Amino acid sequence: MGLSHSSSYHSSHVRSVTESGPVIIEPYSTVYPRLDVLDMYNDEKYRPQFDLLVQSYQAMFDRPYEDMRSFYQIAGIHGLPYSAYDGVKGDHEYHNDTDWAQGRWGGYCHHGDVLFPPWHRPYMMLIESQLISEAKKIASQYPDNEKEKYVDAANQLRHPYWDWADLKAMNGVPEFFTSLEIELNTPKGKKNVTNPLKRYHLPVNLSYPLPDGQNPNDAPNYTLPSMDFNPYTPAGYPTVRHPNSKYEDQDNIMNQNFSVYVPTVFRPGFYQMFHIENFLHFSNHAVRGSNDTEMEDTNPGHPNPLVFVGYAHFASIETTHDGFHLVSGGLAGHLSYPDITGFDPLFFFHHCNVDRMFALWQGVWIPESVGINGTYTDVLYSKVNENTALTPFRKSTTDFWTSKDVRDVEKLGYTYPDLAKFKGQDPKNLQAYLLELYKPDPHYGRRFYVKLTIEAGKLVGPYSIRVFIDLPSANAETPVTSPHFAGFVAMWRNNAHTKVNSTTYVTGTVDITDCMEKLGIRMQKHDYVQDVNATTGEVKPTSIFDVNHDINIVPVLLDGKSVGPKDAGVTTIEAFSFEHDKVNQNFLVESTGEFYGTKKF
Ligand SMILES: [Cu+2]
Repeated sequence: MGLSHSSSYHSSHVRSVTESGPVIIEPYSTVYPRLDVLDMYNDEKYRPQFDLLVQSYQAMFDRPYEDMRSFYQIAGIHGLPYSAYDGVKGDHEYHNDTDWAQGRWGGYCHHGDVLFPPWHRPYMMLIESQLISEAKKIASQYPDNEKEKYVDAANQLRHPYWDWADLKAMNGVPEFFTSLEIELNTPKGKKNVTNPLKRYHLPVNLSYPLPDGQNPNDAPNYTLPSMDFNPYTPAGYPTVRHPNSKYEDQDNIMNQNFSVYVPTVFRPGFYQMFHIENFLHFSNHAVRGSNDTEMEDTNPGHPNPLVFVGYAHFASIETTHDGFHLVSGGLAGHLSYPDITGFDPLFFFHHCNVDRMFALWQGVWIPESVGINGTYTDVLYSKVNENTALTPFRKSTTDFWTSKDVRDVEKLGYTYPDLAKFKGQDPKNLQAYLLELYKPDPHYGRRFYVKLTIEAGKLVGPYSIRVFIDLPSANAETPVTSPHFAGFVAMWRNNAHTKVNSTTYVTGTVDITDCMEKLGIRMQKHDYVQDVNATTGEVKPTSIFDVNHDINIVPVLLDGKSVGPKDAGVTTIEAFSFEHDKVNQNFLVESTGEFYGTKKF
């Protein structure tokens, strides 16, 4: 990539600790559910909460951006501007000039390790608690005849989630996230106000070194950035989703993406995930080692990376979550880039859903592991476990929240409607409910999957790896609406670990069952009985599946350009299947289940 990342970016000077003291996240005294945002919007009894939530987002946008409780500062914890939040530097503060080249991640967010799900939990609580405090202030301003209703709503307010794997998400992102204005009942009556759920305007320049011609100021000839750069957002410019050359959102493209990816990637991803019991497999997208087994100590001086057994066949919560980021952000959309994703308000509705999935998942808890990417406070390959400080989230002036602390969401003061419904019951009942909720089309007794193993860092992401069936000519121009398109694996990483002498793999799966059905393809050899139409006696045109020939892998960069599978890090694809509703836990162990072949690149 040949890019020097050592230049400083524009905004490193903006962090400062406010006079109001450190930001401490406290559990709420009463438990209320985090609602489905569609219920909050559509159900009259929750609508006051929605009115307050939206106004509270605006209020956080309006706080001085130097304030640690402002939207800017909180959104900036995740990635850029790679500077200390609230003075939290850890024992190994990140320095851009030396650490970037090592491939260390400069935000606080954990990705690619077991702390991916728990780290985002106090993060959600931080923004949520700030919104609640704004909501309480706003509620007290309503006229007397409405005040009580709004004060109650503020007390019950928890951050809602958007379930983007629900069938309703096939229609795209709900309009209240995409309209420029929104009608609310405010303390001054019903009003159309600027909609803060659509976008956030950056108060400072935010970028990596700016490449020529990729400046939103150049609109209408804005050049979408190449893959090597995070998009540059000058002060005063908003976050965008699937922008065009005028730096305008293309919601139609985004929504069309959802119609394709909800059934092919998101639902199968969650369906798979709720079969998993092992936290390593459930929690994150990364696996280390050349053959999914024990690694030698490649980084002397740091804890030895632990034994990673195979990641089995199923998608982790992070893999499916990664897909959402690319589908909603598109090329040059903020959601697509880990460094700047937190600035799009949709991020928090998405991560609330991820937190919900984490709360609903009933497997075993966090084992000790390794943080392969490092963070703003942790060096590469730090040992991580349930007692690791989830920086920069303070639970007191001296202590940080840990994963152990945040395990039980009710103790934090919230729950989710479906979690509450199954409270006290056998966890198997909840699992059965979830498998039903996210079940892919149940018409087919057997599900077929393609599993991809991808070497991370081969290519600077984000990019996607599309899977087509029986279309050897498939390329980057082949539309994802083609009947041959089965799904994709998202590579949501942006730093190549060029200097680190070890390899990290990402595994992802694509459910190809629906696609095979559409194309009339069967994997079972000589399946004559099923190939004959029982009524007409007509022999259906079926073909025998050949993994080597019939699975076509097309990596596509966000700018629409294609690279070969090998250049994108794809090392192996495998096809396998299992019977619907009869998933044996043994299947989840590597080398079980029905295999149909392997192709190596
Ligand atoms: Cu995320």
